[in-house]
Amino acid sequence: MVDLSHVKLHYFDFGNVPTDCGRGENIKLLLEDAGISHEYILHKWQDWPKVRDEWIASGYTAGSLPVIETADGKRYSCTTPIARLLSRQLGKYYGKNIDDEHLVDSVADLAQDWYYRFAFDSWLRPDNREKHLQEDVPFHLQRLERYYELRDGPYVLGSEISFADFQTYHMITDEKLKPKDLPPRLAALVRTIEERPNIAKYMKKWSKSQ
Ligand SMILES: N[C@@H](CCC(=O)N[C@@H](CS)C(=O)NCC(=O)O)C(=O)O
Repeated sequence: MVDLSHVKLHYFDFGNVPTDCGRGENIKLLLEDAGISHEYILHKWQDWPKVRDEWIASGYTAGSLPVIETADGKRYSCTTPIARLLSRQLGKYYGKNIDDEHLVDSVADLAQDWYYRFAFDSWLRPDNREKHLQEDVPFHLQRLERYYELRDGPYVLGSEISFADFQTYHMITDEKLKPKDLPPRLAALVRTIEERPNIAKYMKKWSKSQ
C-alpha cells in the first residue's frame, strides 16, 4: 500500500519553470492525469550534491532524481519503477493482464533507451544534436511506431492509456519534435494525450506561466 494522500515529486530546476524537460516530467504527467494532488519540488543543480549526500546518508539508496516522497516519509526512486508503483496503487495505467504489462514495460524500456541517447547527445554534448536528430531519432521513432501499430492505437494497449504512453509522449516533447516529424501512430498519440482533460488543463497552466 502506497500512501498517496500527500505526494512530493522531486526533480531538477533546469531553468524552464515549472519545467517540462527531463525524467521528472514522466511522473508529473501521470500525477496530473490521475488527478493526484502533489507538490513539485525542483532542486537547483548546484544544490543537489549536498541534498543527495544527505539523502544517501539517511537511506535513499539511488541518489538520483526523480523521486517521490509519500506522506509516511517513504522515498521511491527511478522513473519507470515510480510510474509502475503509482499505476499498481491506482489500479490503472498498467493494463489488465501479464501480456499487457509486458507490452507496457517494453515501451517504457525503449523510451528510456531513447532518453539516454537524448540526454547525452542533446544536453551533455550539444555538438552532437544534429547527428542525433538525423540518425538516432528516426530509429527510435520507427521502433516505437511499430509498437503503436500492434493494437491499432492511439495508446500502446489500444484504447486504454498506460504509463508508457506518457514516456513515449514525453520523449517527443523533450526532443521538441513537431507533428510533421512524426509517423502517423505517434502523431495520433500526441493528439490524444493532449486532448485528455487533466493534461489539457495542465498544459494550459504551464504555457501561461512561460
Ligand atoms: N534510471 C534512473 C536514472 C536517474 C538519473 O540518472 N537521474 C539524473 C537526472 S535525469 C540525476 O539524478 N542526476 C544527478 C545524480 O545522479 O546525482 C531513472 O530513470 O530515474
